[in-house]
Amino acid sequence: MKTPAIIFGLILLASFVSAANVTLSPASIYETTAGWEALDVDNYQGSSVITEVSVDSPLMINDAKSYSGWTKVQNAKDVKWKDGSIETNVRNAWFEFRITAPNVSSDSNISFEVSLDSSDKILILTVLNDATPPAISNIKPNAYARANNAMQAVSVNAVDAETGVGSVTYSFDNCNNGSDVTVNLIRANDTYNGVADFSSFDEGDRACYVFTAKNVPGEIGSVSGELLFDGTAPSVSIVSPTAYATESTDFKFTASDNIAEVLACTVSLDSTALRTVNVSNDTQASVNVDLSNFSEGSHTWSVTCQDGVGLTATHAQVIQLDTAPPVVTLNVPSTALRNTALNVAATVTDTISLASVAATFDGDNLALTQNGDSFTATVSSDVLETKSLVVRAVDSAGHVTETVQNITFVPNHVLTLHLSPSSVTPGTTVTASGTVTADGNSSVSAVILQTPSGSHTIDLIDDDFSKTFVAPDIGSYVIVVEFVESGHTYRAQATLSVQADAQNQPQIQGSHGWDSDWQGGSGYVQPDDAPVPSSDNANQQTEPEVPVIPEQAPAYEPLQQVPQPPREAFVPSTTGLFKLGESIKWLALLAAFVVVVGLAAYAFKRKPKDDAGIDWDGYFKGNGA
Ligand SMILES: [Ca+2]
Ligand SMILES: [Ca+2]
Ligand SMILES: [Ca+2]
Ligand SMILES: [Ca+2]
Repeated sequence: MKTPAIIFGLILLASFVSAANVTLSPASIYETTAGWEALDVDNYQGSSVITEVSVDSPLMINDAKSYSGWTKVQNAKDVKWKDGSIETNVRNAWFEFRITAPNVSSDSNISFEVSLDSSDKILILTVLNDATPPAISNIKPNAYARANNAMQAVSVNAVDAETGVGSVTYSFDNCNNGSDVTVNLIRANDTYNGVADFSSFDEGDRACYVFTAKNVPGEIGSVSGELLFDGTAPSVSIVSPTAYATESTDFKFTASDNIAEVLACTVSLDSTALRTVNVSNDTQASVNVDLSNFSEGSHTWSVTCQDGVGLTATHAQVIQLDTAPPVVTLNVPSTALRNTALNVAATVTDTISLASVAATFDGDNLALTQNGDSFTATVSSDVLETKSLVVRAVDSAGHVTETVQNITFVPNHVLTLHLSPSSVTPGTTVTASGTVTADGNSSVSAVILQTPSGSHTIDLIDDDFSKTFVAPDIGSYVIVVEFVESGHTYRAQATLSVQADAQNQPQIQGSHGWDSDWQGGSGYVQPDDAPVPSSDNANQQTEPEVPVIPEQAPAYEPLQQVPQPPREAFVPSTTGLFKLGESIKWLALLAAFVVVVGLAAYAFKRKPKDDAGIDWDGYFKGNGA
């Protein structure tokens, strides 16, 4: 009775236990790699609560994880988690342990003995063989190397995705059974770097190299190659620009090398690298660069080209960077008299040379005369209207400045100013007078006269004006009269010369032997009572009057108080005759009489009795007809 009950119970228990399941995750691992394996227990709808999980491993167990509610007991090749519980509603309960896969020559299965409480199970882990060696790439240098370089950097990338890279080596020889030289490499991530001594390799020599990479299980891969040594730097020459550059400039140059098929060339402005381009050997390159961020003025552009072995050549060129259009300054009035030639001038400057400067006036081309930066022309108009002067300047970079000035042509009214006298002593009353001669109609009814005593508004009477003022201290004064009509200022001016009082000057003791009441060694000094030479030229607008001296003036001792003008300034004038003393007058009249009589006698003698058909030249030579 008892035995069948026990057997039934065991069968029942076995059926409950079999309801739980356990798997190994992951089910495979690459040889020589270490990894976590998980016992994945599924007790969902199981027959009982599981309280103990254990695994016996054929491999060393490096580590095992602990979990709350479980007691972990870990030994070299087994680990047990006990005193916990996996209820029957749990699908995935994980118990992890870490192992290192063995090195295998082919895919291999290893067995783990797992127990859930009293139920045992064998789980299989597949150890995968890694049949592929590391992948080698990005070998430097791989074709050319700099000759006689004791410090040649060498590098390679090596990766083994399955089992990792164990070691990488680099060695080279002279490709002619020379001894192998091995270079020590240092790992940086997937790159292995070293320094090779190629000091014994001259230009044209060759070296045979081999990179060898072994993965952790020991699979070996290698890449070999040949280096040709280059000892010749490339050459580079600048084509353009050689004078100036603009905001958008094409830098052109040629690059060549003894070996390299492609050179890496960098264009720089001053110390700023602008662009790097690859240039085929022996070709001209053109690199467009935006220079608008650089300042106007002098810069140095350069190009550096590098061959395949790192030898470089650089060429540099000073240029003017020109981003601004020409500066045009017009010297043109806004108003001008009609029927009068008007000189217009423009000053045109630029950082670089000018390509052209042209002008139009009233829509027609205007010829300009250039003198350095200055451009001049003459314009006029016979009609009263506003006309445009346009100056268009283009610099050699193509920047354009167009400057427009409107000129309003106004009536050619003539304003005159006359001073009487114009050369006086201090305190003398001077009369300033003049006339407005209108060109057509004029609205002017008064003029403004500026004298040493102030500014005066003087009404016109029948187009004339007149004003007296008192001469100030010694000096030279510019007297101005003007009026404004239609925005144009009409102006006339004359110079008033105020000189020392003659009575205060020492008498000149003339050495000429006759008396004179005229004093002064200078034409600018006149006696008090000297009649003022007056000019009927009403348009007296310019310079001091011509100095007046006596005809046949003798040499005088210079006056100490009065500056001497240059002798060349003395212009003989007959008006001086009337300033001489009586004896001088008589002498002069007598001399004049003698001259007149002499000329009359000569003319009488020369006059032919009958001039018909006479060759006068021949006559006086005695060859007359
Ligand atoms: Ca293997
Ligand atoms: Ca591999
Ligand atoms: Ca070269
Ligand atoms: Ca410019």
